[in-house]
Amino acid sequence: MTMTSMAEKWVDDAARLTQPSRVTWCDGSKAEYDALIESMVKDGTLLALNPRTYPNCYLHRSHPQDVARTEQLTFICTREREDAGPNNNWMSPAEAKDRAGQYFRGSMRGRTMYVIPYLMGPAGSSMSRAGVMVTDSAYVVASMHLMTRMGSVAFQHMRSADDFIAGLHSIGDLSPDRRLILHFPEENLIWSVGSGYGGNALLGKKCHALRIGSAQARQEGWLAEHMLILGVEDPEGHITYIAAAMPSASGKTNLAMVVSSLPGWRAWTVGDDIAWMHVDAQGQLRATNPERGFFGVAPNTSPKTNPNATAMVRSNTIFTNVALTPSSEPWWEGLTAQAPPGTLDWQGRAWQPGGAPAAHPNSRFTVLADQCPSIAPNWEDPEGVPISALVFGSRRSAVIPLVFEAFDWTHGVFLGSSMSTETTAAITGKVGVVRRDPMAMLPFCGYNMADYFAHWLGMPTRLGKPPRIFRVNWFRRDADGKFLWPGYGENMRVLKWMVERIRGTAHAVESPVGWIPTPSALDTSGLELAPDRLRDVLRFDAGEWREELQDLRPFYGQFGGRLPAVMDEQLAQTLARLGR
Ligand code: GTP
Ligand code: SPV
Ligand code: MN
Repeated sequence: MTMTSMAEKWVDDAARLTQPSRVTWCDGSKAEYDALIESMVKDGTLLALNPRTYPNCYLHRSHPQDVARTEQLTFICTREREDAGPNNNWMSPAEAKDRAGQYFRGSMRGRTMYVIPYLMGPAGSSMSRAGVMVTDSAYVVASMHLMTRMGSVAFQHMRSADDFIAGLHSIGDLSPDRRLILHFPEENLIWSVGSGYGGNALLGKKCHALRIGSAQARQEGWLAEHMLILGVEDPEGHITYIAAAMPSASGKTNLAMVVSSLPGWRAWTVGDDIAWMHVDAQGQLRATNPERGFFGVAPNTSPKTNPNATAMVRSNTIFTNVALTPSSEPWWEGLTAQAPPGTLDWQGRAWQPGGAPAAHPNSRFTVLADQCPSIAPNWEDPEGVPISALVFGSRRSAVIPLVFEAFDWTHGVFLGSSMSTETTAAITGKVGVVRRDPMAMLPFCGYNMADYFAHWLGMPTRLGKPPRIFRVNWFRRDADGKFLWPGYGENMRVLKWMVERIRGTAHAVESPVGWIPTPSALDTSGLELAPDRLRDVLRFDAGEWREELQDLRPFYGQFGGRLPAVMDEQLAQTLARLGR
């Protein structure tokens, strides 16, 4: 039996179901990418952008009903419902295959089925994992070129012929009524039909690296998290590596490549969306980025907010659902003050200032990570980078201070589990609704979250010195609805405080929810921020927190006896510290 034999058999089965007129095995080469781009420009799937100002950049407009992840159509299909947990939609494997099978049957008739062997993680890493995905979307193939390591490298990393995640994808008719994103963690299998967009369709990302990945990570003793990875370099040249979880469209890409407003401090980018973390033989937590590129939010990306991203998307980039200026340049809200006259919106219609946004709020760029000016020289180190701190951040207008530190690992797990956030355009549905999103993993934990908390709580038995755990919130607002904290490059001030906490030199005051910096503990040199605004963004209020934690008990309650008792104890201790 060869390394490809099981994959070949699975591809045959997929072709029998979907009936493509051609099956093409992809090799991941530049020539293959260029040919795909050329054919998509020819058939209108892609629009070539200005070759002088945006060389080798293209615009794709997705179906207007297919512009974000659809969580309500995303399922974990375990034999036992309990194993998916209350945090996931569940369907039995038989029902899932029966329902989606109807949408897949003959769905590729007259079309090409592309076979994509891909590797998640750096070449040569024992952490890296292979997948074999089939799809009938050339746009998905080109995107997978940028987001994964594609071709024979995948087979080289398989430990046996069946050591891959199989992914069956078809755009179907793109109707949300016939769309399903299905995960079978017990079969290392993903089925996705009816969407060509982002996390619904680029199966290596959320489906493999997070949902199936998290289930594997639990079994094998590692962590698969919705986290950016960055190195913070101090003026002496010492680098501290941090991984930070934040919900969708809540600041990971921006923080991962932040340009520091503090002289002498700088950030090195390792990853912007997903971290695979394992404990090495010395008990050190180490992180690799399973991805090869960035699928980043376009709106509000500007030379002011994110100069590195603005620079990296000036060539070799695929834009999706952004606006188009008369000079064939991409445009989105926040890039410049105003779109030039004659701009077309994300659906290609004439755009009027003052009307609906020109770019879709979840419009994105897809680009290779090594185009980022701040990419860390060691970002593909097979061993990963040593992690000294883990951060949980979310988007909250009120209550949550700019930054605070957990008392210890267990308390940090509690803080992560109690995180809630305002929803964004990255998912279909209402924007700005506060929901509980533990560790920013609510949409991505591929198994019962009670078991996920237990897995996190068990990590210190193998960790020599567990990383410090912090909470952050860049999004606290004043009474007028304005952000209290300027964010972006100024966030380096918060990172600096973390580094100094790790070294034991930064001040903080104890509060019932953790260690909060005093206003003077944050380096505010050169920062134009009124003292009362700084105080307000760091403010802790016991009454607000009691209210904040009110619905945590029912949230925990959904998990019944499966929830580790430690979580309830942490909640009770916190409420006791908060008083009445
Ligand atoms: P996914 O790719 O969906 O997982 O999201 P992400 O967490 O990488 O989100 P990203 O960094 O792209 O942030 C998306 C939105 O958050 C954009 O509108 C940003 O402008 C905004 N944002 C990021 N950082 C800050 C900040 O420090 N302050 C404020 N006010 N907004 C920010
Ligand atoms: C997210 O929604 O967290 C993303 C974008 O990173 S997508 O790949 O579409 O899931
Ligand atoms: Mn994400």
